[in-house]
Amino acid sequence: MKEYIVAVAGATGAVGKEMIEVLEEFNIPVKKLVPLASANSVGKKIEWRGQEIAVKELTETVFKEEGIEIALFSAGGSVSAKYAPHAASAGAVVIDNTSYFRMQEDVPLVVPEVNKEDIKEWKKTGIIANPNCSTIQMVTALKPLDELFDIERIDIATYQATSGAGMQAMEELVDQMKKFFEFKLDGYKPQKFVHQIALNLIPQIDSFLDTGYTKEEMKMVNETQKIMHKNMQISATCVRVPVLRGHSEAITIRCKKPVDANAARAALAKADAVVVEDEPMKSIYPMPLNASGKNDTFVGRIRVDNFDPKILHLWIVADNLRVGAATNAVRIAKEWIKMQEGN
Ligand code: NAP
Ligand code: 3JN
Repeated sequence: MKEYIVAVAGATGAVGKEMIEVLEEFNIPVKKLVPLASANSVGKKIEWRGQEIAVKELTETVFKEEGIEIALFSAGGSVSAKYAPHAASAGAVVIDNTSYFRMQEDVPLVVPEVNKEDIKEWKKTGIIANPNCSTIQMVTALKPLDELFDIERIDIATYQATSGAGMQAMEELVDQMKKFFEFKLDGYKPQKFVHQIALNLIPQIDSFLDTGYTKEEMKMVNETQKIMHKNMQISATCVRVPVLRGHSEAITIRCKKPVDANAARAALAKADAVVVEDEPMKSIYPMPLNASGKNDTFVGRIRVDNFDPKILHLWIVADNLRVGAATNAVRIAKEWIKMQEGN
């Protein structure tokens, strides 16, 4: 099997580090790994297959110079906007983890468990977009339920971990917790979040639009419709919670057909990369601590609405840095490689 020269742009970040670990765990045929970050990180060491390799600077020319064939980007939207086209014109397939290209018509937006057939559209621009973390775990669980019951509306409340906002945001939570126990939290000025996150919930992720929804909430709406090729009604409330890793979602789906909790459990149990944890009498249900570091989406609390036989409620948890970012990007790379090999 051919081996590929792979770059990770944003290699020193929360998501980039996971990408490198997952590339190794998934045995992706990598001939050479090129970790890229800002000029500040040049020379920093990254662990790869038991060895240390030095970070290089992300530049417009590095993709051609290094002969990059697969470029995973996770260094922010403006960085992707500037450098991803250079990677694509140097011949690499770009798998971009930012929102910059997601809604562009010619760019496929892919969760392999849901719409891997869209990957073939990569040739139009050289770019494949990775959805937002909250979208990925939701569509992974909803795809089998849509096949079964034909979903027409989705209502969501998210409980998103601090790691969704990057490495410094995780540190902010830990630092605030320490200061709380040292009685030193008075007058503390948050940096990454608009309010104190320790011992608190913040019902704002990203900025607000005139409609009263946040950009994060609208990503869930628009991206889900694009991935599922279906204009179902969707409304979300996205909330930041004092958890380090693992996004949770309370989801209500209204369907065209009557729903059945056992049929839903059976379909989810058969779905790729989904694990059903649903024994409430034994207090078994998904939780972010248990999902941390895993590559599956966990689903539980599956139950039919008290009043409407076409409404199902469920609870979905996944590691946002893995399932919601790095693992999905690597799964796209894996499918893209299969496609190159003619499989
Ligand atoms: P992070 O921990 O803050 O890391 C940011 C990374 O980007 C670092 O490696 C940083 O390098 C690099 N970087 C920043 N500016 C750069 C520049 N001008 N040139 C080159 N490299 C630069 O953030 P993160 O949590 O890993 O997230 C990174 C991005 O991934 C986010 O901005 C977002 O677009 C995307 N993301 C997507 C999801 C999703 O839902 N799929 C989830 C989280 C994040 P230095 O260390 O050298 O500064
Ligand atoms: O806050 C979260 O839990 C998820 C955040 C994702 C994120 C953070 C900064 C910029 C994104 C994203 O993936 O949508 C972006 C962005 O690329 O717009």
